[in-house]
Amino acid sequence: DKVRGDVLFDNVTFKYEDNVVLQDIDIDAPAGKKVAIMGATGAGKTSIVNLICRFYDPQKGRVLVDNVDVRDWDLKTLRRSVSVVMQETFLFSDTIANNIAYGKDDASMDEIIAAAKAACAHDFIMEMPEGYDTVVGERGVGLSGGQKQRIAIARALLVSAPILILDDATSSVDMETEHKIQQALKRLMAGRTTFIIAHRISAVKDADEIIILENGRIVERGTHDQLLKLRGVYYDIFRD
Ligand code: DUT
Ligand code: MG
Repeated sequence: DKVRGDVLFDNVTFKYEDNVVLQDIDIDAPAGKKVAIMGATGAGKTSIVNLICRFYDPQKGRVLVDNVDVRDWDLKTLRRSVSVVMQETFLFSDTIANNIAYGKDDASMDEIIAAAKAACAHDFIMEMPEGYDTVVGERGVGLSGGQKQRIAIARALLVSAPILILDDATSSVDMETEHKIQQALKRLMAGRTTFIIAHRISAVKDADEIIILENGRIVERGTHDQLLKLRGVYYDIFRD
């Protein structure tokens, strides 16, 4: 009963109270496919990925994982099958090592350090007062948004969930660090169904399908080359 990671959105409409946020969304992501989602703030990007983990349920249509409605999944199994690097990373009041190993408690120190190196986090961790034993989070040392994101990427590198969600995973890091992390992200994405939410063309151009959302509707979809030929919204982002 291993989860393959096929994800299908079948005519999904979703609202928060009276606010319609997603309308008639169809996405077919068989296991291993890379889907990128772009769109202005408030377009509904995070709402799409929230439905996969069942943080919310749609009012119309269905979200399927491995051809089974997510409502029929055991919630624990479902959430264990999805690895998320969120827009706002949550860190526990615990050591950096434990924060990275969250989701894989049996990770060895070697594995933790390898993941941190791949996520470009090792250097700043070593500069902290107690290195990997430094307590962060609410009752510990504060980290910048970009540092938190790299901890989250290291965390995701350690677990091998078949579905991966990168929601603005590098929005708080500078271009140079993002460039360095790209390699780790590519390794992270290999073989997994991936949803990449990003604002930069560089982060989405290799995706199998790029989806442009506007006010909760899909207005363009295709590969980088197809969307450039369309000379629509994506083309305009590309030219800026
Ligand atoms: N919204 C709510 N309640 C919530 C979360 C969002 O009403 O708890 C609204 C705000 C927005 C719409 O839903 O009008 C879509 O939000 P979402 O977070 O999906 O937008 P986004 O595309 O992820 O925006 P951003 O780029 O700012 O992350
Ligand atoms: Mg969002």
